[in-house]
Amino acid sequence: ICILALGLGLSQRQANTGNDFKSTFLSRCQQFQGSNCQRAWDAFQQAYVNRDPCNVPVDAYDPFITAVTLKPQCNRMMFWSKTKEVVHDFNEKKNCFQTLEDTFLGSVLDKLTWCGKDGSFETFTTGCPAWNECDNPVRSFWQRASAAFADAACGNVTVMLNGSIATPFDPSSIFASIEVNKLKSTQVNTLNVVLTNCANPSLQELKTKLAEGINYNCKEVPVTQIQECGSDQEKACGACW
Ligand code: N1C
Repeated sequence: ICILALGLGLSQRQANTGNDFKSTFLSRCQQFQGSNCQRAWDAFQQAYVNRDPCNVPVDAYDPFITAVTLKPQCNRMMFWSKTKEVVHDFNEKKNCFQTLEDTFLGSVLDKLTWCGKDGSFETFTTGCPAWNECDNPVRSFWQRASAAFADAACGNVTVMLNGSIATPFDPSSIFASIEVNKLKSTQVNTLNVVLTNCANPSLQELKTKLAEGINYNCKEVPVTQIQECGSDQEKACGACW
């Protein structure tokens, strides 16, 4: 009886965490667009439910990407790599840029973990594979969403890279392996890199990956300057760097 009760307790807990996940998804969705959230949920969860959590390909999210609209804000779009905190701290204080997390796609799933399981239609939020472990639902989602975001990029776009690591343009990052390759010269005019050290050798690699016709620009900006400007309400976006 004890084992049975424990078993029931566990499956109940997992069911609850799955429900919490769904309600988070739906409430974030409603805050953003208000309608069709059940349809968006259905399209989203079909990507990973009833599936081995280590075998969720990137294209499993195609129906979800098609079901939602991505509204790019030309000349304000920002990519980042290994700078999530600085970027979001700045963005929360100043409304200068649009990151993927500021779009519907990114905002509903930001900071969440989820996965499914073979033979079950539930969503689980614990016991899911780690980011680098296998073809897991979370990484595949960010890969697919990032591709859609970069596909839609237009005008002058910005990327904030991390100058305190050896390879700011890291080939294994989503920015280097997916986003850069998706930028189209028919839509994107210039890629503006913001970094503390524009002489970093890894940037040569970035330049060669950019489609012909897209201009490259790098601006050396100390992190303290980004932080200070974020806190300075008087300063206009264009006056930060
Ligand atoms: O691998 P990265 O950075 O280069 O990916 C960042 C790049 C951004 O430009 C975004 O457009 O890819 C997009 N993106 C997200 O929007 C996002 N939100 C949350 C990628 N990853 C995202 N996360 C989480 O950050 C994700 O769960 C993983 O843990 C990190 C990847 O960031 P990174 O290696 O610094």
